[in-house]
Amino acid sequence: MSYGRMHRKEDARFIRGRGNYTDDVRLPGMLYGAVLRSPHAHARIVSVDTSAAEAHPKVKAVITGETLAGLNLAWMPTLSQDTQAVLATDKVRFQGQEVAFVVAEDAYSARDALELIDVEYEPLDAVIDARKALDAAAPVIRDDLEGRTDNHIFDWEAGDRARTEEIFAGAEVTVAQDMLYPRVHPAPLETCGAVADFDKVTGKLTVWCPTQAPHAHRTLYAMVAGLPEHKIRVISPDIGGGFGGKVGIYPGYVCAIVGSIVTGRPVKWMEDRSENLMSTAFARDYHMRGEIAATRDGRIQAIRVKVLADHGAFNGTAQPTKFPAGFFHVFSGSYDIEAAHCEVTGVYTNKAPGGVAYACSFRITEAVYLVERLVDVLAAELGLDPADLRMRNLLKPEQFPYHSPTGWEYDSGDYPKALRLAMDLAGYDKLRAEQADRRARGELMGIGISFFTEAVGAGPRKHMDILGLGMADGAELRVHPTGKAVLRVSCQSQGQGHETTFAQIVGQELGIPADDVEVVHGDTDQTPFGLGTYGSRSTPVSGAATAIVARKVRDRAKIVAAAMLEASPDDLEWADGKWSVVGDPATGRSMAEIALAAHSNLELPDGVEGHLDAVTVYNPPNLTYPFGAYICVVDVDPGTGQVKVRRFVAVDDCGVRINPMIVEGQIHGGLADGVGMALMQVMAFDEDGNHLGASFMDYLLPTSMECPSWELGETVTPSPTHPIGAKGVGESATVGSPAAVVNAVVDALRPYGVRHADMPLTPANVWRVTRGEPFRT
Ligand code: MCN
Ligand code: CUN
Repeated sequence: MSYGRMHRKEDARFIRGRGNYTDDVRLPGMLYGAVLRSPHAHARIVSVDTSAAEAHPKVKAVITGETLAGLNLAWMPTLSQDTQAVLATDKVRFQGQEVAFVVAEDAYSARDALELIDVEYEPLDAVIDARKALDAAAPVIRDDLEGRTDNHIFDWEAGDRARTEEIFAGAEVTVAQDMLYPRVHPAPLETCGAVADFDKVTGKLTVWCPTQAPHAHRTLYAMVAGLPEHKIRVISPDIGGGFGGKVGIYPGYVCAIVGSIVTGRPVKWMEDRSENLMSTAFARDYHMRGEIAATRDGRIQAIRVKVLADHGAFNGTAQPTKFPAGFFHVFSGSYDIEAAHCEVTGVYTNKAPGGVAYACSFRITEAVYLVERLVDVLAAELGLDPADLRMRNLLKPEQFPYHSPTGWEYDSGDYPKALRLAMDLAGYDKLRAEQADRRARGELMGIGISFFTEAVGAGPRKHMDILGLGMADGAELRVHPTGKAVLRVSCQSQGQGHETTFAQIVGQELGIPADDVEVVHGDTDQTPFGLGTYGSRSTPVSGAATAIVARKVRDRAKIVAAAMLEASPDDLEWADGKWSVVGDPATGRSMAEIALAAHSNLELPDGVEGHLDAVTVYNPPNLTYPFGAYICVVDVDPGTGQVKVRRFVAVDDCGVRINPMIVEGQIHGGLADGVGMALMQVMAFDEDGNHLGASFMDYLLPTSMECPSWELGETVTPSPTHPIGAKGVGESATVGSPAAVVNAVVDALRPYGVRHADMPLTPANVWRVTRGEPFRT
């Protein structure tokens, strides 16, 4: 009833320019902060002289690492149980690292005063190439950690090594491929920032910032600062895109808080574009060597991979504690593979911390890219059509729930159906025929396929936590006497339209219009605890909590309706959004009627509280496993190396769709991400660690000019463990699409004998290949 293509409620304010973002927050007496950043990737700090800055007439405070050390705040915990410098004390470890914080009367004076701070650095050799991080001669980046003599962070493995090796040893065909998933940046429209207001009278700290996880932030602040949680209020207002980059706590947030405590006035800090690109959470940076074992007739038997993971100077990646490589070990993908094994080694380099953000479902982007590239490499080796090879190996519907060789339980799916639909929509056979014709004429046309399975909705509390906080979400639902409702949830929309879709879930369950449901989120004082929005977990976890709390309300309403109808609750049925006596629809009582009765003098049975309000906490029994089949068609200009994405067909299955329009919007955005990463986006550094992509002149984002008109299809396989059968979708297209684009370009370049090419496939890179030069990354 309430599911469907409802226009987004939040758009009424967004399209009028009436959103309320962090930078829109203006408080009386507010001061402004600015961060001084390191010009070096690796250097010892000899001295920091702030006297000239302090003498600036508009400067109210200058905070350095030393100031923070005095408060025991110079270092803060990261989400991966490492520590990160808030402001550097001993060394700087990446270009753009935070060194000092100036608080002034206005933002311009704060920036001006940064120039007056005199920092003496002693430059050190930098580790930029992760492949050299473990060399004996490599400088040790984290000498702040006790007993540290190298740049090693962790070794981690998953799967069955012995069985995998056994299969490889006896396999008819094996192929191996080195590949890099380069470092990319989520680059949201809105940069990071914070407004901190510490009230000395009440002792209450209020922080506005665009966090994807307000409750987790508050708990961390409480733990680190030793303040009780009820004295901290985190408000995440409208967010101009997060894409994973707004999960963590950044030094600027802490500096704004300290600035407010020190000056006794509210302090705003907003970073600019370059600061955002240089210092906030990066994604990927996985050097992978994948291998696949198969029979000669194309039966995939085993897959293994070794990964070198570049985590930057501080291990700040966000993922459930038990999984240092996130959910990368779902890399056996969508195929019926007997054995799989992965080894991941994490290292420090002199780059900004990060490593997991950017629509990745905790590293499933890397996993899908790996397996989908490997399958294409195998297809080339065997001389098989890549669609045909995939069809032969995809899991079959009767294999669900499917236990993967690395320990996942895929909930549901019909994979061959999705791939067949994508091939039909694309006109696959015709495309291959066209490609043959064009090749004969010397034209470069490529067709790329990728099939992905994601694991989203973290997660079952017994397996998953972040810093010890279990990943369950609360929901509260209040129904006013007139039948209008207020839902309070812990997840946080950054553009995904929760105010609409979550209202639709309640509307559907209670038989009321979604317009009558207000969704409150993003304010820790007003919402129940929960871990926030990332890993496409909102619908799988908070959405499930929402359906369940609405069902609790409905059950309460049943008792009231029974009293209204002078019937036994056992004789009532829920039909057409009303409670009625079984078989007698005329007795139907709507939620509005019941709500009014619940607040009236209607006599209720003993023990019934009255009112309809309910609360719940949802601890998911499993993740949800959305999947999809993507086909990309490209034309490559051999003269310029320019890749044109001609068509892109995307069939997604995210179970039951609450709002198909929003789902399609999510997919459109993710597909554009995929085109961007495959063709142009990359965070590059020179060998001294200078950042080469610190503005949108150098860090290229795809526009409508580079994107085709997306052609979408869908299949619907409900999740059996989710109360409304929905699976997450927010990251699906970003996860699934890069491999399709790269597979298409490599397919186009086949006449040159190309088997693999690393992203981004820029014109310069592609052109080199058409000139017979080796591919350069
Ligand atoms: N939805 C639906 N039916 C489904 C699944 C989802 O109608 N079967 C709707 C949801 O109710 C929600 C939207 O689609 O309104 C996305 O839902 P979901 O898949 O649960 O993902 P989240 O809401 O948890 O969003 C997080 C996800 C992540 S992790 C990144 S990164 C990302 C993404 O969403 N960042 C985004 N999409 C983004 N979209 C925008 N505009 N901005 C971002 O920063
Ligand atoms: Cu990895 S980006 Mo989203 O999970 O917030």
